[in-house]
Amino acid sequence: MKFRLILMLLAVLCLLGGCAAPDGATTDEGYDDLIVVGFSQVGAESDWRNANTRSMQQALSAENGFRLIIDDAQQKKERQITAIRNFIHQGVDYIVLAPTTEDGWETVLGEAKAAGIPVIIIDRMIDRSLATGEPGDDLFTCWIGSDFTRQGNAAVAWLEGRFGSTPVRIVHLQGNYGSSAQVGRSASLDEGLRRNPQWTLVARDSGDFTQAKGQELVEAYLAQGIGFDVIFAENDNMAYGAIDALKNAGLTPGKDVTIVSFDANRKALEMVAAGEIGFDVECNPLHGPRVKAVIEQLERGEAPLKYTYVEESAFDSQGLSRELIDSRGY
Ligand code: GYE
Repeated sequence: MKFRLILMLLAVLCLLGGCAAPDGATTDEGYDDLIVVGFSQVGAESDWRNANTRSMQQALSAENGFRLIIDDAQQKKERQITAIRNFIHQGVDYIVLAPTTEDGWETVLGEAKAAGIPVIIIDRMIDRSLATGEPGDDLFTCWIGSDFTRQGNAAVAWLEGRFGSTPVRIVHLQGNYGSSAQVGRSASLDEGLRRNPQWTLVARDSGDFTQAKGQELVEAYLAQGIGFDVIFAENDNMAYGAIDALKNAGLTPGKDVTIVSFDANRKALEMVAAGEIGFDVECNPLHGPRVKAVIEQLERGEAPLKYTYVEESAFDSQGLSRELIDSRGY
């Protein structure tokens, strides 16, 4: 009897020990010495996004000392909020957020802050008014991403160089409304339209950064008889869809219609080399190693830079070599 009681006590102690493993995972799963990271990802809407997810998986691997939990929000903010709440309940060590849109993060990031979990934001930003940059006064530890307005300005400057004072009719395929990538790139085109009165905006809609919607929109414009000389596609996947729509209608991309795009995925660079895309502005998705470096800094008790803008370039067919295309990791 006494022996059975001792055994039972031992079993209970074992269980308790397991539950109290430092990273919130149980010992019998073997996670106790890994850093647990909950990553709320926007979705899988584009090649850029998939490259971004892969980069995170590769950098935050078990071999590197991490346990990465990814939640795919399918481009829905409500799902991201639920995912973050789950991460808080699970007691993860860090939360990484790639926010779909900029607004609506105050409450849930306040909850993460109250739970003492550092939040690293990647890619797009949250509402600037929440990002005051004052230590202790904001809801995230740091941000790593791109300067989307600078990207947009590069595309506009290229169009200005290409067309000079010639009148052009522009179709604008936008990303999902309210995302920093859409807000920044669209702001640049708006500014370009103000500066160049000979430019006319003939159609503008959101294709949500997907190939299917990019194709649908351009098919609809063609069916409505809208004439255009330029497509300003806010990412490569929408440009791919637009190119398919043009070809199906017997038009030649690069000849009948000039296309500018963003991301500069490997496939898109091939299209730049082939003359189908006129200009492609690079957007670097490889944030995994950057996030890893930030977490390692935080683990050592150091303060990472609040904002890190990644360095990016842009390509037309002249600036492209075979070597560069072949060395592209995404
Ligand atoms: O350009 C697009 C993706 O936020 C930078 O989102 C990212 C954008 C990227 O779906 O392809």
